[in-house]
Amino acid sequence: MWSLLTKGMGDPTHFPTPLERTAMRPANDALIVIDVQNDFCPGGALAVAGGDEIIGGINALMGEFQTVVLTQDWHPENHLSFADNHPGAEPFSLTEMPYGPQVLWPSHCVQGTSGAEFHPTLQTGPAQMVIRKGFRPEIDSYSAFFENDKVTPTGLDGYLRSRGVSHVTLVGLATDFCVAYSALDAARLGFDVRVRKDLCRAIDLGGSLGAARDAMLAANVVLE
Ligand code: VGL
Ligand code: ZN
Repeated sequence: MWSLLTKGMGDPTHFPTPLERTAMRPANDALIVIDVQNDFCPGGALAVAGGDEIIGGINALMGEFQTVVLTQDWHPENHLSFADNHPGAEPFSLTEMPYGPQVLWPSHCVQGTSGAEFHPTLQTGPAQMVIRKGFRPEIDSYSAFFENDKVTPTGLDGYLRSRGVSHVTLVGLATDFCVAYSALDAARLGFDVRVRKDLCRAIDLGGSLGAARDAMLAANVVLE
């Protein structure tokens, strides 16, 4: 018993475990890992340049958090955000949806396909929760909190609040779409929000990265 109590308290024979060496963040701070899926990494259907470069850093960061959530873009084949489902439309063109303008994407993250799987090097063990989004054919969902109509919830707000979370740190893909929309919604919901820019990569379509950065700064999101 005595030796258990003194472990890590100056006992020169005790070598600290990885957990003891890492400064754990308080229980009210959650890490949200956005869409680190094969289709958003090099070789995928909607590849984000350098998307796989951030995975080692994300895995390491998970060790500091007591709450880790992964999100997974999870579309049916007939999803209306896909250019393939709008005859004659080019990928990356814009259309109007009842909830506003919508980019038409190459088909990506189709439920049950390998493109929708998490990247094989992403550590998934530390996550207690996986939020799937974008599963309704008629509406896209960039944010981890709300679909693009800004009112249909994913349930993540309730999950985090019932676990006492008030602060969130966001990482993942893509900075200017799912990460930014999640950060803006989290700020609107009253969370303290930080985005680790070095652990995100962007699509940057028609100035979307600059616009996302401005919107996040205006919403008091800390970009670091
Ligand atoms: C995303 C476009 C379409 C993202 C998801 O994860 O940023 N972007 N679906
Ligand atoms: Zn998508």
